[in-house]
Amino acid sequence: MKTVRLTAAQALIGFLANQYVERDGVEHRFFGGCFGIFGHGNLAGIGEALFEAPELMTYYQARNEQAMVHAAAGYARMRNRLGALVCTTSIGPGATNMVTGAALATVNRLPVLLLPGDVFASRRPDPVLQQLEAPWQGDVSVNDSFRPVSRYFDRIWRPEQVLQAALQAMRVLTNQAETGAVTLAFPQDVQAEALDVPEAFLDKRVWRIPRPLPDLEPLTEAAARIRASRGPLIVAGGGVIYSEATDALRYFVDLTGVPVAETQAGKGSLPYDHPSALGAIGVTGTFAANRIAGEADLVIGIGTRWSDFTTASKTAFKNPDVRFININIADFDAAKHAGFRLVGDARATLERLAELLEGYSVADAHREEAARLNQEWDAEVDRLYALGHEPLPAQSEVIGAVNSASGPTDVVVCAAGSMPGDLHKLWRTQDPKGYHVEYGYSCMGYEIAGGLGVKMAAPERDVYVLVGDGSYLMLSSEIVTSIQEGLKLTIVLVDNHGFNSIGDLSRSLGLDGFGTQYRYRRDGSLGRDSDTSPAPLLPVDLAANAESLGALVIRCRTIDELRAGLDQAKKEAGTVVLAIEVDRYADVPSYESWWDVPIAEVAATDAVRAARAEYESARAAERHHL
Ligand SMILES: Cc1ncc(C[n+]2csc(CCOP(=O)(O)OP(=O)(O)O)c2C)c(N)n1
Ligand SMILES: [Mg+2]
Repeated sequence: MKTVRLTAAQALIGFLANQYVERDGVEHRFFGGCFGIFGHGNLAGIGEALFEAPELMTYYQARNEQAMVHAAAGYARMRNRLGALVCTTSIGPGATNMVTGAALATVNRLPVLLLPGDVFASRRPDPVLQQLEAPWQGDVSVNDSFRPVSRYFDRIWRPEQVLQAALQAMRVLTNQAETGAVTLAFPQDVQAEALDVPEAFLDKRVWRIPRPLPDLEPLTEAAARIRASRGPLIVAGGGVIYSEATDALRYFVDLTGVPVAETQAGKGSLPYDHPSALGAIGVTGTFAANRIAGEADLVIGIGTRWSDFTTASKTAFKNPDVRFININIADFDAAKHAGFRLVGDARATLERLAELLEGYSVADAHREEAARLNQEWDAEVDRLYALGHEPLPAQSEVIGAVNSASGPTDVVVCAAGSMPGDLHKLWRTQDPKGYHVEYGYSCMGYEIAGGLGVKMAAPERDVYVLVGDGSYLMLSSEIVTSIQEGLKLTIVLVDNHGFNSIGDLSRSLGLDGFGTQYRYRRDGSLGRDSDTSPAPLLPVDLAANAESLGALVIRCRTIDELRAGLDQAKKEAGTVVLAIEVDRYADVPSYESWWDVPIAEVAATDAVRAARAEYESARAAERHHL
C-alpha cells in the first residue's frame, strides 16, 4: 500500500477536496469551500493545510462562526443537499458559536461539515486557553454540546482516526434521510500530527445519491386509497424540492387534480398561479389551503416533517375520518400521524404513483373548487400588496414591492420575525428555488448569512434578503463577507423598532407587547403597546450601521421610494441595503388557523385570563392522528 506522509489536517482537507456526489447521472464536487475563523485551535492544523494547498479548497473568511454555519446551511439548501461547505473554528467560544448553526442545519436536514478545534488530546498543557475543565469528568470539552445537534459526531483523538471519521462523515452528509450537521471535533495537537496516509484515501470518490422506491405492494395500496378518497389533498414539503420532484408533482397534479398546499420549506413546489395551487398551509396558511385541509379525508404528505406550523398545532385536519399517506425518504417522518408509509424518494415515488393512478381524477367539483380558491386567494394578495397604508406603509406592501421588482428565478431569503408568515402567505413563487425561508429553526440572524450561502450556491441569481430590525441587530456581520467576496445581496431591512411578531403574539396572550419595543426605560418600564404617550424610541440607525460595513444604503420612506430603490439596486454591482420603516400594527391577518402557545392558567391580569379562556376552547380542537 502506497502511503504519503501528511498531518491529520492535511489528510482530511485532501480527502474532502476529492469527494463527489452523483444523482441522475450528473456528478458534482461535494464541497464548495471551507469557511473559517482562525485561532490557536485550528490555525496551525486545518489553517496550515488550507494555506499550503489553496487549490484543494477555497478558504472563505467569516465574521462570526454562527453566521458561517448559516451560510453553509443556505448553500446546502440551495444545492438541494447535493453540495455543502466545511466550517473550521478554533477551540472554545469559536467552536460553541457554531452550536446554534448546527441545530439549524440538523432541524432542517441540511448537510454541513463542522470541524471545531478541540483541546489537546495529549492533555499536556491543560488547561489550555479557553478550555472548560469539568472536575467530575476528564474526557469532556465544550464540543460535547454538539452531540445532540449533530447527525454524526466524532472526536479525532488520534491522527489515524481521521480515515474512518472522514468516511463516516461523508456517509451521513450524503444520506438524504440522515443528513444534517456532521461534527468532527479535532484536537489542536492531533490536527498537526503526521501519519502515513494510504493514497487510496485521497483518491476521487463518488457518492451516489439513490432514488429508492417503496415496494410495489404499499404503492398499490396507496393508489387504491387515493382512488377511494372523496377529497384528497397534497401537502408538499421541502423534500419535494430537494428531490427535484416539482415536475413530477405537476404532472401528478395535472393528471389527478389533487390540490396542493405547501409548507414553508415546500413553497415553490408548484408555481403560485397553477389552478391546483392552494398556497401556504397551517398557522401561516391561506384560507384556500386551510379550508380544503379542514375537509380533506386523505392527506398525502410529501417530504414534510409535519411541524406544528404545518398542522396548525394539529387542528388543520378536521375531518373525523382523515387519514395520511406520507411519502418521505426518512422512515421517521413517514411514520408521523400514523401515516401510511411510502418510504422513498419523492420524485421516483410520485412518478410510480402517477402510473398506478392512470385514468383517475378527482371529481370535477374538487378540481374547480381549488381553481376558484386559487383565484380568490390571489385577489387577497393583490389587496394586501396595495393597502396604501399611511403614514407608514404596511409590511405586506413591502413584500409586494419586492415581489414585483424581483425576477422569476430570483430568490427571497428570510427566517424569523413577522415576515416569514407574511411571505408564506403572500410571496408569489414561480421557481422551485425562488423561496428560501428558514422556518425549521426560524433563527433570527440567519437571513443575511443564509442569503450569502444562497448566493455562493447560485451566483447567477439575484438574492433578496428580507430582514427585520431585530434579526439585523442580532447578526448582520456577513454583509462584510458579501462585499469581500463580491457576492451581491439586495437586503431589504424592514424596521418596526423591535419585535413585531412577538409583540403581536404578546397582545394575543394579554401581555400588551411587553418587552417587544425598542424604547428607553421610563418609570421602570420598557413600554407597552397601550401606552398613550410612550417613551421615545431608541436612537438606533441600522442604515448607518449597514453603510459603515461597506454596503450601499438606500433609505426609503414610502413604497414608491422603495420601488425606485429596488430599481436602482438592480444596477449596482455590490451589496445594497434598502432601509424602510413600516407600521408595527398593520399586520397580515391569519386565515382560519390557530397555533398552540400555552397561556398562564392563573393570572392577575384580566386580559391574560380572557386569553386563557379563549385558549382552552380553541385547544379543544387539537387532535391526535392515530
Ligand atoms: C435567535 C432567536 N432568538 C429569539 C427568537 C424569537 N423571536 C422570533 S421573532 C422575534 C423578533 C424578531 O424581530 P425582527 O427581526 O425585528 O422582526 P419582526 O418580528 O419585527 O418582524 C423573536 C425575538 C428567534 N426566533 N430566534
Ligand atoms: Mg422588527
